[in-house]
Amino acid sequence: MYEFDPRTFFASSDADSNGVLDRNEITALLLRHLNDLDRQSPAEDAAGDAAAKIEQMVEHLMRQLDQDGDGHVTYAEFLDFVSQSNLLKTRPAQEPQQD
Ligand SMILES: [Ca+2]
Ligand SMILES: [Ca+2]
Repeated sequence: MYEFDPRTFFASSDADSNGVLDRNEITALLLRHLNDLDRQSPAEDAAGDAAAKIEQMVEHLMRQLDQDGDGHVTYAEFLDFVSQSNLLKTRPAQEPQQD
């Protein structure tokens, strides 16, 4: 099953490999994510409507991710966000907890 690895995720989202995620890369990341969701629940919204919604989501994400507001999300900022938002725990927790 899919296991969330922040380092791999960050690297694969960093399209130009400059070590930080900019707004475009966040947008691309979000779009990929939304495409995955689309497959499960086909949304037939007007394209313009969806674009505006995505713009809002990127804005929201950037505000949470980019802690120092320089327009770039460093790996440290990303990792901070990930650990706060419990993304690391979203995989099915079925590891044996007792011996
Ligand atoms: Ca980049
Ligand atoms: Ca930053």
